[in-house]
Amino acid sequence: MILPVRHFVVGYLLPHREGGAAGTKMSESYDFLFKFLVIGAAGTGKSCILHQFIESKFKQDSSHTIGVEFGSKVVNVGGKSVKLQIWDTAGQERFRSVTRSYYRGAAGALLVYDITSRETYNQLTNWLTDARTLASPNIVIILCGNKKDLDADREVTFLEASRFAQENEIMFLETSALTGENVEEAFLKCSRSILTKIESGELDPDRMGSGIQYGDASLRRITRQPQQQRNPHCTCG
Ligand SMILES: Nc1nc2c(ncn2[C@@H]2O[C@H](COP(=O)(O)OP(=O)(O)O)[C@@H](O)[C@H]2O)c(=O)[nH]1
Ligand SMILES: [Mg+2]
Repeated sequence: MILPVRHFVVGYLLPHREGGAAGTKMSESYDFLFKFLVIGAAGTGKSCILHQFIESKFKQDSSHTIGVEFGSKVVNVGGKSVKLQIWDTAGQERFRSVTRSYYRGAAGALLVYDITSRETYNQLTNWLTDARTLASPNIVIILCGNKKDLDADREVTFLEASRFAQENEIMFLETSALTGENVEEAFLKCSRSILTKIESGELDPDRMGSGIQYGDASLRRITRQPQQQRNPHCTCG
C-alpha cells in the first residue's frame, strides 16, 4: 500500500562549502525558505530527481507518484542557508490536471524533459507557459535534460536545448537522477539565481505569493539591523 503523502526532511547546514550533500545534521535554522516545483512530462524522471536530491540515491522502484510528493532540504548557497521546499507533480501530469494551487507561490522550478524522448521536449513550451501564468511571471526556472546517462539513446542535442533555454530566458543543465550528476547543481543554480534577484531588489520576498519566506536566522539579523544602521551623524538618540 502506497501512502498518499510522502515527506522527506533532511536538514544540513554547511558554513564553509556550498551545497548540502555532506555535513552534520542539525536543528533547522535558515535564512530563507524557497518553494520549488518539479514540472515536466510524465516519465522524465522528476520523482527520481527529487529522491536523488533528498536521499542522495537513485529511486529503484519506479511506481508512479500517487498523492502528494514533497521534500525539503536545507542547503548552503553563497553563505546563506536556504530551506528548499520542493513539490513534485504527483502523477497529475499524466492527466494534464496539474492544478493552479500546486503552482501558486513558487519561487523556482525545475522543468524536466528526457533527452531520449523528443516527445517530452516538444511539451516544454506548454509547461513553461503554465509555470509563468499559474505560478508567477517572475518564477526562476532551470531546464533539466534528464537521463544524461543514456547518451546512446539521445533524441535531443545539448545545443538544441541550450538554444531553447536561451530564447526563453531560463537556465539549462543536463542531469542524471541515476548517477546523480548535476542534480544538486540544478537546485543550487536555481537557488543562487533567486538569491541574486532578492539582493538586487528584482524579487521582493514580502510580495504575496513570492514563494520566498524569511527563516529564523535572517529574522534575527533583521531585528538587529536598526541599531547597526543608525546614522552616526544624528544626535537624536
Ligand atoms: N537511465 C535513467 N533512468 C531514469 C533517470 N531518471 C529516471 N529514470 C527512470 O525513468 C522512469 C520514470 O521516472 P520517474 O521519476 O517516475 O518519472 P516522473 O514520472 O517524471 O516522476 C523510471 O523508470 C526511472 O527509473 C535517469 O536519470 N537515468
Ligand atoms: Mg513522478
